[in-house]
Amino acid sequence: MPRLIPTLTSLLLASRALAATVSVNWDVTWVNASPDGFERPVIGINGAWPCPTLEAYAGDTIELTINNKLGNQTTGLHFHGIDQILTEDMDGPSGVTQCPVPPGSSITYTFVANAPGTYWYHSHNMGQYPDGLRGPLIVRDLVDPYAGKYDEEVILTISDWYHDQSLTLMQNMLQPSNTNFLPPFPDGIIVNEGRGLNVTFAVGKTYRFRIISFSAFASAFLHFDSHTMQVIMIDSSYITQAQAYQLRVAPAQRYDVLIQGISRDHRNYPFLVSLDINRDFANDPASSIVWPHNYTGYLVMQPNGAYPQDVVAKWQPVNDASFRPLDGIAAYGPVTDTITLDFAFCKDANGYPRACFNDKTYIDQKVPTLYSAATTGENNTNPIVYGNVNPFVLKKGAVVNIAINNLDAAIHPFHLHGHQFQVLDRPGSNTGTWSGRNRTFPASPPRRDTVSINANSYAVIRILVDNPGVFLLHCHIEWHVEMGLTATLIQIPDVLRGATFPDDHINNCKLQNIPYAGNAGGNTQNVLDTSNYNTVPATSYTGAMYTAATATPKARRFRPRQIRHSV
Ligand SMILES: *[C@@H]1O[C@H](CO)[C@@H](O)[C@H](O)[C@H]1NC(C)=O
Ligand SMILES: *[C@@H]1O[C@H](CO)[C@@H](O)[C@H](O)[C@H]1NC(C)=O
Ligand SMILES: *[C@@H]1O[C@H](CO)[C@@H](O)[C@H](O)[C@H]1NC(C)=O
Ligand SMILES: *[C@@H]1O[C@H](CO)[C@@H](O)[C@H](O)[C@H]1NC(C)=O
Ligand SMILES: *[C@@H]1O[C@H](CO)[C@@H](O)[C@H](O)[C@H]1NC(C)=O
Ligand SMILES: [Cu+2]
Repeated sequence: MPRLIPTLTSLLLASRALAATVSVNWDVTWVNASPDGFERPVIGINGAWPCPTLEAYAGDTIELTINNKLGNQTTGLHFHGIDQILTEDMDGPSGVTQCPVPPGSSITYTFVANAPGTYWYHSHNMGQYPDGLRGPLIVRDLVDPYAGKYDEEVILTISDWYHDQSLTLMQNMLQPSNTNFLPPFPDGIIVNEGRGLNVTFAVGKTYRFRIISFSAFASAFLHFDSHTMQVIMIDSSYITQAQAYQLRVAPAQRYDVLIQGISRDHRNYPFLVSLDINRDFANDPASSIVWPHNYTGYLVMQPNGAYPQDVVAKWQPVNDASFRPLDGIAAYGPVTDTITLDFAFCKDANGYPRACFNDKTYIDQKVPTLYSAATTGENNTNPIVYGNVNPFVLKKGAVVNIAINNLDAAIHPFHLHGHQFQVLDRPGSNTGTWSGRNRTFPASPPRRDTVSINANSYAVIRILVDNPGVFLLHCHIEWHVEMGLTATLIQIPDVLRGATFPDDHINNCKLQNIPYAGNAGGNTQNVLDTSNYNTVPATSYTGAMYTAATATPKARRFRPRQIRHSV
């Protein structure tokens, strides 16, 4: 993709209508694929896999319809990193901002690609994305501050890969016998969904790599032989250019880096992508489980030359908490709220392995949380109406410190929907929990949407609440999501009160007899009545599996009032 030279950029800006609409209509289908040589059913788009790259310019409206043609599973899509400004019903997680889309039905997501960056879309429905339903979402910048500094773009996606389907993996994991809370371990690594990557490299030319992790579990180390990476963006936030010799890319994270072809030797340069098989950069019992975890690709300068291996003696990735945002935005303040979340594994009442924040695991409720926010009147500021989803209600303009204490001996990547949050502090392993001291808060902290929190350590992130919606905060290890490692931020509920939702969204609830009004238990009369809530996770895990038995359509009388936002 040739870059836009600045003069052309200005021309384009002048001639282009302010914003365009990118309309896409996709069938979600099963397809067989063998990205690592092992054939298995995966979830693709329009009968093909890998799933396509979605592209837009910042400011464009994306209007994406998916038709569920899976036959035996529900589905849905989330647009990871997109803020969903005033489109809180387009965020995508099932049971949160929508009902899952049953087979034979459709859903349309309409939202503005509000900021440029490297994003990705993926199913946010019952552990489904490791089965393949994910792809890059590139939002281009007509006024790219790094325009002119690179000549070409390359997308590099990294993922762990499983031969079994998610449902099977989850059913095996969620058993009382799994007393060590072990997630399923992958069968291998795939780059660009198994297509791999060699880049034709020219001396002196600079390439912008958009690196995306689609992993369900494993983080990946990345190193380019003899070439220094110049990091310009983390997740979807520009930073002041910073060099890196190695990266550690956690599940769901993105790094945009510039690499210039060196002229020292005209040869082929390997790059190594290696899944982090250690829980904490150190040898420990989990590392004795060996699976193929290295991928070598090449910067090709001499097609007929030799293709050497890249050897990395020790992984010492750059500290992403040390980066600085390019716009220099200061730490938000003054702080109005502090949320402290202690994460540890835990067991539910039936002895099943779960993951908890403050001793509470996230339990799916009967009514999607956003629909409860819209239909519980003045009580929507009361966390009780949302049930056991670890709800936190936040007012407009709140500046919130969220301290996440990782009491586990492994690194976990935490993601917050709807925000590029500030990372104020993210110390090394074994630092213990946050003491409440503002240890080394930088004046201008880096922003991103997924932060790796070290073992037995913590992170302090900060948000400014300026967008109404129901946004999840969760570990992006997909298996831990299914263990309940999720909290829910209910932002500016007074604006959500009385909101209505598109017919196609509500229709997906109706088709499955899922209530879409009232408190978490579907009580529309007494919204403080918790008697119908889900309080214990189901003992038989059915994932996204769809059984027609739940599909008897039944007309429901309730209709929310026809008011949308007043902001
Ligand atoms: C990259 O080049 C190496 C060495 O020739 C080759 O083994 C590999 O299959 C190539 N990968 C791709 C994606 O073309
Ligand atoms: C993967 O790469 C690392 C770093 O070079 C190396 O130490 C390790 O032996 C490699 N593993 C395999 C299975 O090739
Ligand atoms: C940390 O900073 C916040 C916001 O600037 C402030 O409200 C709080 O009092 C500080 N805490 C300590 C212990 O200094
Ligand atoms: C909250 O709900 C209860 C039970 O339905 C109701 O009695 C009460 O009036 C509601 N409170 C507000 C502030 O709307
Ligand atoms: C759904 O269909 C796919 C494709 O035929 C199949 O591989 C998979 O096992 C089915 N899943 C369930 C839960 O029945
Ligand atoms: Cu985790």
